[in-house]
Amino acid sequence: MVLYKSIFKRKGKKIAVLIDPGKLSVNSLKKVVKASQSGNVDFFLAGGSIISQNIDFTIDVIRDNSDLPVVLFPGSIYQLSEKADAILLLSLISGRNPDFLIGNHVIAAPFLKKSSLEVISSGYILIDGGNKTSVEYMSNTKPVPSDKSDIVTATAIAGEMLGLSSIYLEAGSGAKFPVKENLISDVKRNTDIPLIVGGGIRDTETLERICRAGADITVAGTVFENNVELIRRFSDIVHGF
Ligand code: 1GP
Repeated sequence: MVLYKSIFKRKGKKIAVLIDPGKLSVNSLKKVVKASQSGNVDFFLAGGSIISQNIDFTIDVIRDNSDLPVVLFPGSIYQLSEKADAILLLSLISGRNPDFLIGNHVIAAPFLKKSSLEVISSGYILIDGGNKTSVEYMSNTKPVPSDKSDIVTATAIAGEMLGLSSIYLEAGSGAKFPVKENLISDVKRNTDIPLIVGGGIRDTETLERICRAGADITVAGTVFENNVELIRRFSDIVHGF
């Protein structure tokens, strides 16, 4: 399995906290960051669909309150920053929108090449989570229906064959339902690259099921916005595997 220095500092499963600069006030951002630091999470994913706060500013606030790695999770090329440690270079392989498959990557490539950011490519697979999410709307792509494990798995295999170095199963931030366990286990059985799962994880039982099904890295954000105490509980569960 490929190991990335920014996020695989220790063995075992990982948990990332999503910091969406478009959603959090500076005060809530500080609270989430401090709770993540003391809660022993592995890294932050920073980015989102819209911009109401500059990404450099967001990373400055994170750095002032934590020494955890910051990985960019850009919804667009406007969310690039040399202040981060790494970037999850997402190719939206469940969609058929060329801009999100390769177009934006071409625009960003020279900048990324010159920067000191660690580039972690990821096959981003959007799966129907029961409601229309921002990713679906903003990317103008359709999610894979949640009962089509064969399509999700084939997409993940194709992503690995194309050389992408991780797979991200995404139900979308605020999804009604998280990614189903059978999809996670089918993808895990058929690929050999790190598997990231996120979207709609709101409780510890769901988190446990997702880890047990085979997620190497779980991502959550929305649930912590009004409940930072949950960060440590989530982190303990993931690290207990
Ligand atoms: C990251 O989109 C997720 O994959 C985060 O989703 O905000 O629903 O936790 P939530």
